Amino acid sequence: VENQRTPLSERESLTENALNKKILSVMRKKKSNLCLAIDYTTSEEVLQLAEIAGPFVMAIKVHADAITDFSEEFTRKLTTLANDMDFIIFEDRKFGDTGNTNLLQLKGAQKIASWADVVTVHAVQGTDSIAGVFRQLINDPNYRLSGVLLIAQLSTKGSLTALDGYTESTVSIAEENRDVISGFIAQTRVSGFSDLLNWTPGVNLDAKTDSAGQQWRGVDEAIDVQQNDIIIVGRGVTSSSEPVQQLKRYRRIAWEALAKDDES
Ligand code: 5BU
Repeated sequence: VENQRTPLSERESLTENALNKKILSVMRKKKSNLCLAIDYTTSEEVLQLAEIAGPFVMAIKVHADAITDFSEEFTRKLTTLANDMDFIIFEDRKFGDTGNTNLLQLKGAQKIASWADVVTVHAVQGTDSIAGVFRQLINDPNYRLSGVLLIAQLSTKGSLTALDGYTESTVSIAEENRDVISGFIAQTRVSGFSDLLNWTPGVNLDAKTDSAGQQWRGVDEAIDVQQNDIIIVGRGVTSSSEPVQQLKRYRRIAWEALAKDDES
């Protein structure tokens, strides 16, 4: 397999994006390219697993609007855990509207920009509705938000991101706005710019599909073959009766696959 990745050690000094500098430093320090997706529906369950997972992950991804008792107390506790245990808080909101509405939603009921380090954004609404408004918040020290991941490819069966040209157009938006856009959600490596990180969902070592459209593949496929940087794992850990064992397992396999770049 042709290696398209620059070793992590070089990338940390190559990248100018402040969020990615932090992410790369956390990854190397913790030896982890594992992002845990905690899709539980109560604050207590999310916080409990976040505390257990903290040492093994470089990021924790949530869906705030799936947490039925979401509150400011929850985000206060989550940010304290993230600061203490050195992980990135990732809200997978998938913004996809006019720039003005995106901004209202970032500051709205859930105050996402105040507690999330990074959020997902669809490319479908076009550059002007993405770069400007997110740049405004990212450069404002009153907000924690420091980067955006553009959705270049979905993991789901039949996703329209596979239509001719969609992913390529998404990549252009990101490459032209690298101060704001710190990477992609994708299935395969989509850009030659080594400072743009490739985060990939759809990873599970024990199952292939969930009968609701999700498609899973293993870590070797995601990191070695498809050349992603960071794996996003949800139910592979969250549905297990032994989450710590699974966290160790995913972290070890994914890190060994990525760290090969630095040894070769
Ligand atoms: P899973 O339990 O490993 O399927 O969790 C995957 C998570 O990643 C879940 O929170 C999804 O919302 C999220 N996700 C995804 O699975 N596929 C995508 O293309 C995108 C997000 Br974008």
